[in-house]
Amino acid sequence: LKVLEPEEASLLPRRLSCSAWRFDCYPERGVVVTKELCEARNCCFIPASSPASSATRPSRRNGIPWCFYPSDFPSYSLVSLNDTSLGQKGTLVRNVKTYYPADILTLEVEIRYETNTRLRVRITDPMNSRFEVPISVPTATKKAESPDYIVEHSKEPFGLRVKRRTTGRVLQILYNITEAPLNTTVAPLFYADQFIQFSTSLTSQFIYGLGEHRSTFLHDVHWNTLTMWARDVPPMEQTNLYGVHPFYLAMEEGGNAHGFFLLNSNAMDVALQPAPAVTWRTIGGILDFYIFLGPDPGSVIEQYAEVIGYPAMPIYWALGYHLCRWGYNTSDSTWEVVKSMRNYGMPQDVQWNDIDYMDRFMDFTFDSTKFATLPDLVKDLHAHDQRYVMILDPGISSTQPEGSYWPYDEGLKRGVFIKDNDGKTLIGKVWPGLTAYPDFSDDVTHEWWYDNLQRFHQKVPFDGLWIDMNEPSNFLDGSTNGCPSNSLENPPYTPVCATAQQKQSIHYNMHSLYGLMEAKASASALKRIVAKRPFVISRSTFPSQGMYSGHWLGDNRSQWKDLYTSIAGMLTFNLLGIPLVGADICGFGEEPQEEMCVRWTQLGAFYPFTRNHNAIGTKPQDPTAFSPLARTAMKQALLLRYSLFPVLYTLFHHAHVHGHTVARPLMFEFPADVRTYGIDKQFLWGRSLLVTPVLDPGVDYVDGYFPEGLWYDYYMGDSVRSKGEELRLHAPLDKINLHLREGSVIPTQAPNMTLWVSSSQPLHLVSALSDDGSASGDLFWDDGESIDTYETNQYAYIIFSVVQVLHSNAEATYITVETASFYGVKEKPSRVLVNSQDAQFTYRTNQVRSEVMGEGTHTQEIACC
Ligand SMILES: *[C@@H]1O[C@H](CO)[C@@H](O)[C@H](O)[C@H]1NC(C)=O
Ligand SMILES: *[C@@H]1O[C@H](CO)[C@@H](O)[C@H](O)[C@H]1NC(C)=O
Ligand SMILES: *[C@@H]1O[C@H](CO)[C@@H](O)[C@H](O)[C@H]1NC(C)=O
Ligand SMILES: *[C@@H]1O[C@H](CO)[C@@H](O)[C@H](O)[C@H]1NC(C)=O
Ligand SMILES: CC(=O)N[C@H]1CO[C@H](CO)[C@@H](O)[C@@H]1O
Repeated sequence: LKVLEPEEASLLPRRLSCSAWRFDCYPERGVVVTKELCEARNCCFIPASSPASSATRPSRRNGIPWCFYPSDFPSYSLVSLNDTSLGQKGTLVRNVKTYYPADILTLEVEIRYETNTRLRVRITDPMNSRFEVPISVPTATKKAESPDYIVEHSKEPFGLRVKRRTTGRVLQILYNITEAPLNTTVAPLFYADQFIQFSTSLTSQFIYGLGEHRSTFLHDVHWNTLTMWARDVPPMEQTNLYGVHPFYLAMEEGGNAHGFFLLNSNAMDVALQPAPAVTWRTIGGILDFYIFLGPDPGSVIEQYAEVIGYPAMPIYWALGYHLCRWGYNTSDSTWEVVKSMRNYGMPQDVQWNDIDYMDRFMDFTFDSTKFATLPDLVKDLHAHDQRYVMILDPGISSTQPEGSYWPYDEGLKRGVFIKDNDGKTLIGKVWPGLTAYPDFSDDVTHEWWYDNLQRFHQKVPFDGLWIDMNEPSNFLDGSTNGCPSNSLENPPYTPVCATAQQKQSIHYNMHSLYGLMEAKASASALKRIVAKRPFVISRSTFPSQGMYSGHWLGDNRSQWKDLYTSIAGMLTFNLLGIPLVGADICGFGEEPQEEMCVRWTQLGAFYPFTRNHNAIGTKPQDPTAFSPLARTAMKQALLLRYSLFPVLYTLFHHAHVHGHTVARPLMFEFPADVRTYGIDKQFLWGRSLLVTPVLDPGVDYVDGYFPEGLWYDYYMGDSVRSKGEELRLHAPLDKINLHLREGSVIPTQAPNMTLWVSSSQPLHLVSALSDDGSASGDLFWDDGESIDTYETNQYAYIIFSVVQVLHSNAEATYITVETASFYGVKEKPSRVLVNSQDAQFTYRTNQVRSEVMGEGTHTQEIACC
């Protein structure tokens, strides 16, 4: 549990500390800021003496700034404001230039009341069009009629203030508004060609999202700068990683929540400070942001999903167990592992290959000696209802003799590669050596990508795609020729020259969109090839990615700490609209101890995307590589996941249709309970299944927080009534603690070695009764793989409900209920009736288990007690 430290508590909202309200006037890295440098910017220079300074937090990149804006630092003024059909439009003017080149002195601000819970603000250059992120967002046509928010503005200097109508709570303040309840200095607005900056106050220190960074689920607001620029580095603290998601969720007092999304893809810093406040600093594009009013955290995410796009409904086997490693070396050794998994009766839906399968690491090839039997392996997988997924890197080898490598020759012919500043193909270096980078912002490239996949699919009928290295990564700095020296070529890190030319814009603007666009091309190609829901997992991601792919959390290590942080990563990506997410089970780098791998497999069984993956040169870490004891525990965890497939599949349906989270933070269900706000060692599946994994070595217990209410042990049905407290749970090596929240019904199935087999089993319903004897749950069911079954009405949706008389109702066309359990039945009933007929049942303390044996096509009623 994250308990507020006294230092944090003293900085809770409204208790102002002067230093907390300093806004950094000198954010440039690697500069020792002196009084002279600072005053040259007309800023205040006052060394900080607070104990929270960088001296006591040496790991912080930024401490309390010594150089900060004075309250009268010049900003923009609002010189006109007119009503429009969507809200208002105004003109902003700056009279005094800043110390950054190319200030844009006249701006246009547009305030759009898009829906009752969604406000959008755009600040643009009315004279010159600037780069805008090419993702499609909904267009509003008329002003929201009764918005949940009130927007106020100040003219001189220009500022905006957004309040929640019901509470009057200030959500956002853009620049200093003299009459604001926080009459303190919030920084000036900057809008120069390559430097846009604005600051807002925050309603609390409870901020989530802002991926992709390795951190706790709850962000630390103590001078914590998060950089956004897609980057290929192993997950470590204080650095930008593979994906970019300028979105945060913020809690307000009383359990309300709102969201903030800056639609901008340029390299940026998001600086959090304990006031609490945030500064957004981006080096291009426009200011275009959304505020989502919730009012609860789940609704905020739904409203965000409505803008960026709903996550795709995964193909059923995407939710099975995936096994991978780098360093199988041959198709036969890959096959051996698959066979060994089958021998041990270990569930496995998908086998993967890393770059080993390729001929000299070149895309769309396979090694004809070491992987000669790859096509046979894939055939064998299919014969066992299993699937095959292999890796693809975006870099296309540029050094093969002409006529020997179709992807490059054809790509050149069609002009699909990113060009350098002079219009020549830009060459970098990734896996195969020197490579060209496909420009996925061009439809021509999508067609070429499809053709390549289609040709390869004829040789190796793969089922899904793993797209890696798509930040895009480059082992060289910029290109073989370096980068030109000019004002664009100075971002925080240079993977591909910023001046490189892509169809939609220069790489400077497009860089962090690479993974998104590659995923889009890959998903649409796969859909054409297999005519089913495409399965794509991507390393680099951007908002709206969930429509095309899932994500794995990158190259983590086999350490207990990585096991723990994977929960925060998983929860964060569920907030970001990419629910199909998981970390490499047992860790990618290094070798796991057996105990850790067991614990990781138990937790991994509850990642929405569950894959074991391992680095080259390390010992095997698939479940069959361990002792019988460990193997059995892992098998049990995976079978448990398979038995819960109907629950997981239904949750993905709600993600797809409503934008719900699948793996869910406790605070989403208990927003009024502040003690849930920092929890990232436990999580829920949906609203009712609480997962409490062991994250430490050498223990046979785990402490978990139980929000107020009645909770049932999933396995035994024993109940605990919590007042909102931490409980110690027994957790021997072969057990992951699972609890059902009162009032829920969940459908389960007898598990088997593939989801194809287990998903055809009859249902077993588990009901966890509330005090009043009621419970409910649901099931979404379809053929598991056809495209758009919901959209075309090819599905069943069933609601199970238990009312006071214990009456369970299930109706479906091709799914039957075989047994039902009821947790929380206080006395042994005299009879149990199914469809008015006496039925067999057993009773043990608190629970009834009854045989149903009904016909699936008829309404089933179970009456007892
Ligand atoms: C608002 O209206 C005034 C008067 O018609 C006009 O001069 C001004 O340009 C308008 N401003 C905007 C931003 O449209
Ligand atoms: C708020 O404004 C008042 C009046 O201008 C001033 O006296 C007071 O010091 C300000 N408080 C803070 C915290 O800046
Ligand atoms: C695969 O090759 C790598 C590098 O040559 C080697 O370290 C590893 O042990 C090999 N793995 C197997 C399973 O033979
Ligand atoms: C899978 O189903 C078969 C046939 O019903 C059964 O014999 C087998 O035990 C099941 N496997 C597992 C792992 O439960
Ligand atoms: C297991 C683990 O350490 N997961 C981390 C891996 O890296 C991602 C970022 O890519 C973090 O979000 C995870 O927490």
